[in-house]
Amino acid sequence: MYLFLLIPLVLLGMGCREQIPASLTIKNARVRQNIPPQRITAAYVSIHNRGPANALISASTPVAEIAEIHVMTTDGNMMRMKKIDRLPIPANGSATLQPGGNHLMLIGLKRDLAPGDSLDLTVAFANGQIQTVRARIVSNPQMNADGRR
Ligand SMILES: [Cu+2]
Repeated sequence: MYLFLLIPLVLLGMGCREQIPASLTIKNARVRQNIPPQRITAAYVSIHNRGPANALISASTPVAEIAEIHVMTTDGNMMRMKKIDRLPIPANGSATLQPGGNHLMLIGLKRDLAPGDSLDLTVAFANGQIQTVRARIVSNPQMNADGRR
């Protein structure tokens, strides 16, 4: 009985090219509903790092053509979004993507996103860790600072 369980696990283990320590935890993934006919919206996650300094380097979802990492910058008294290639995550620290701040921009939505719905969001990090989380769709008034309803 135990042997049958162990063999597939061993085979799975050998299939891994390298062991990537899962030092990052993704929490509170959520996506702002789009306002049709807009084909663009923002996604937010909280990233907690129990390991050495790291960086978010890319994101994707089957629901959008492109997902970009955006930071907010001030240009005079105007807030502007700017695409970046990597968002640093300090050692034993965290990075919080939230409304009014850094976010993932989902561009080219393939369907409308309504509250109560959810989608798969994949995030990749500089240490090779790639993780897919389920992100819930939330309406605009529910997008408060910590993202809780
Ligand atoms: Cu943006």
